[in-house]
Amino acid sequence: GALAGVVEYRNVTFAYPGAESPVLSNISFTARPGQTIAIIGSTGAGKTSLLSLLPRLYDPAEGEVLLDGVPVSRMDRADITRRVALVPQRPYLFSGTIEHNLRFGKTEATDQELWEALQVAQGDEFVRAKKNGLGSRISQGGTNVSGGQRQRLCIARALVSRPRVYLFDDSFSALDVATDARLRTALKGITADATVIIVAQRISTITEADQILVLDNGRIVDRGTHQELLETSPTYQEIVES
Ligand code: DCP
Ligand code: MG
Repeated sequence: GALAGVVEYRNVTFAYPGAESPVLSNISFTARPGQTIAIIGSTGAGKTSLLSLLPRLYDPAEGEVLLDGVPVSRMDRADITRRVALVPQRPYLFSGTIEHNLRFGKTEATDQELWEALQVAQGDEFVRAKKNGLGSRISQGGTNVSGGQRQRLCIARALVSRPRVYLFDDSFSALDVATDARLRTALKGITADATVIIVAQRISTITEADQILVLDNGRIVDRGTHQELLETSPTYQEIVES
């Protein structure tokens, strides 16, 4: 049968509680297993808000977000969380060991799976260099690891949970270009039949995406592959040149 993990946004409009104007207007797109969909757009365009509707951090005012054909508004959050992993723009670690942080919600993962996830996330070296390895303690909020290390641990945590859908919110922008490229190559193998949605700042992160959505002021103004957008989208050209 068809692989699970089909994400569909259908005419979605969303305003934050209490706000007058919507931050997302009439958003429609479909992301299928095996595909990588990229979202690009200037700061405040609504990229994080768009991702937040799938795990139901918020519910849209109009339209529907569907997971495998079922509106997420009819699913409970725990069910969605089993199938969708969001790596937030500000990655969060809790007080406990690295192992606890990686296994969060996926207690049956083996140590080998943890190391594989760390390797893909380009975080295995710094964990191995720590005296207590996976048993090293993370302080509340992850303040005793660097921002980049925190990001890699949160990417690894998502990989350990083996979701059908990955949402990466700006997870690669802080990496240097070479590490970003290595990470994404490794990621391809492990996410090959999953649905991947990437919010990105850097064009090089998304040139190979199956589809790029150009978000501007809460609307999808253009969509296509990198090559198509270079030829047709002034907004995309501006981003490329910036
Ligand atoms: N906003 C809000 N309340 C929140 C979060 C955001 O009113 N709790 C507003 C601020 C922006 C708009 O929504 O005007 C879109 O915010 P996003 O965080 O979705 O924007 P991006 O993710 O695109 O921006 P960035 O690239 O800075 O992450
Ligand atoms: Mg954002």
